[in-house]
Amino acid sequence: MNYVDEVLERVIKENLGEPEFHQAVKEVLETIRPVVEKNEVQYRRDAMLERIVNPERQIKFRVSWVDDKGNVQVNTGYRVQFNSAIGPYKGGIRLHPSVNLGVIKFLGFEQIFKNSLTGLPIGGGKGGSDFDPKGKSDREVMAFCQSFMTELCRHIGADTDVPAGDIGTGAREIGYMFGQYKRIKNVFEGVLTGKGIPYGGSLVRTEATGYGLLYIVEEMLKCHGQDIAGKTVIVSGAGNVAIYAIEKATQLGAKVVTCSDSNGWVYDPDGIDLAALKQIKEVDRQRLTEYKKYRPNSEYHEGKGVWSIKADIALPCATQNELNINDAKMLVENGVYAVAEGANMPTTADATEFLQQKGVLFLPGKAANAGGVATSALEMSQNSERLSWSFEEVDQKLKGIMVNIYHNLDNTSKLYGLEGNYVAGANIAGFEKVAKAMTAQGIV
Ligand code: NDP
Ligand code: 2IT
Repeated sequence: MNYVDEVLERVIKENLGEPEFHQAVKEVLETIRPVVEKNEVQYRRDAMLERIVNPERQIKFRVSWVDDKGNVQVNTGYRVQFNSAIGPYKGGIRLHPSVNLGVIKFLGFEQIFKNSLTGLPIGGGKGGSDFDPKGKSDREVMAFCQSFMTELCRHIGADTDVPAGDIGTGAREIGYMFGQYKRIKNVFEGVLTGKGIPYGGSLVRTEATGYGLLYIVEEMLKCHGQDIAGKTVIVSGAGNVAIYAIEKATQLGAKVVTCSDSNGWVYDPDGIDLAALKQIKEVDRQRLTEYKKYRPNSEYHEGKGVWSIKADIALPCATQNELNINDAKMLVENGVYAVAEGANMPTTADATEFLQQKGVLFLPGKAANAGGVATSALEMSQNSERLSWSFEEVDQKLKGIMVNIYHNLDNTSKLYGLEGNYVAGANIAGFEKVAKAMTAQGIV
């Protein structure tokens, strides 16, 4: 059996009940075959693949807190410190009832290659909990975050592991976690990113993932002789990534006609009203059913459906496996030109393959949504030098990073005779840098 298949078989056997992790590993290993074949003797000798699919450390802990009724609640916390070959572990914290170890491992694994693609010195990690911030009072969220950080603080640090936001973790949660870290450790350091501006946060971090997504799409379209202005865009999600993807797409002259949350979706043929969306989601923490109050001509539908709307560009920005083969078929029937993943692994494996076969330009999440973590790394730089850069300076750096990522994928795919396969381009380019660093550092 060849080396990739041997390792894949082992990953499935040794990580039972973790389908998302299997899916992420399979996609990476399948697409890096040409690199593995070229270096097989050395990689086998060094157990390169066995090492890269095994987290350096995984931490699982109890998180107890008291709710507003005085009842004790117990959740599970995780931090997977996956790979530190090129820098301190870096990656978000997801707070969502669907979180389990397999989900955090899939996200941590993706993060290794994404962080490598940014060109910045950050390793891969991810954390989270099955805690659901939805419907909780601020005090309950604070109680959870403080308890979570009371354990996590002994495992992280500005030069060790730097968590950030993800689903369910935004500025409010990062603030509570930072406060507790500082209180226990008595150190004011850049241990988290996505911090508020008054206490060491970076301008543009809030917008970075969504803006970065549009910067890379813009560059890809430009290289294919297209302009984003005038295009119709469908977006899923209505959280941090979706909101700032909609904002930048609109600024660039596109019309975004959909968004969604876990209950339903909105179709607004006149273009999403961003101020209304921000009010509903960022200020009121409400459901999308509210949107119609601001825009009577829009439609609200329960369930799933954004991918049924005719558009030029589709941007899945909610969660994993939200765009399946049937959705992909609808997109192709409706003549979609490009799909770029704002979320992590939102497209199922068969849907990705189908879109690529049909000639749709497809940008994988580990490239397309890398702007968030890249700007987190810029926040780390600012914290280290105890300076704050202007909005324009960070935004320009973010744009430069996204443009570089596109050309890195494009060049790598061409180098391996896989022109236009940006999934392979991202995985190969991301992997090669980490593998070189691991080789240089010996068997650890
Ligand atoms: P938010 O929590 O801000 O928003 C998530 C959005 O997706 C919400 O609209 C939410 O709806 C919806 N959603 C979440 N889970 C589900 C689900 N199981 N089914 C349907 N809808 C769901 O998270 P972010 O915007 O930060 O994250 C979105 C995606 O982007 C994730 O995949 C994340 O890993 C990825 N990402 C985030 C980065 C960041 O900087 N924040 C960076 C790179 C990637 P509801 O509110 O109803 O749950
Ligand atoms: O998936 C991701 O890249 C993030 N949630 C952002 C991670 C970070 O450290 O900013």
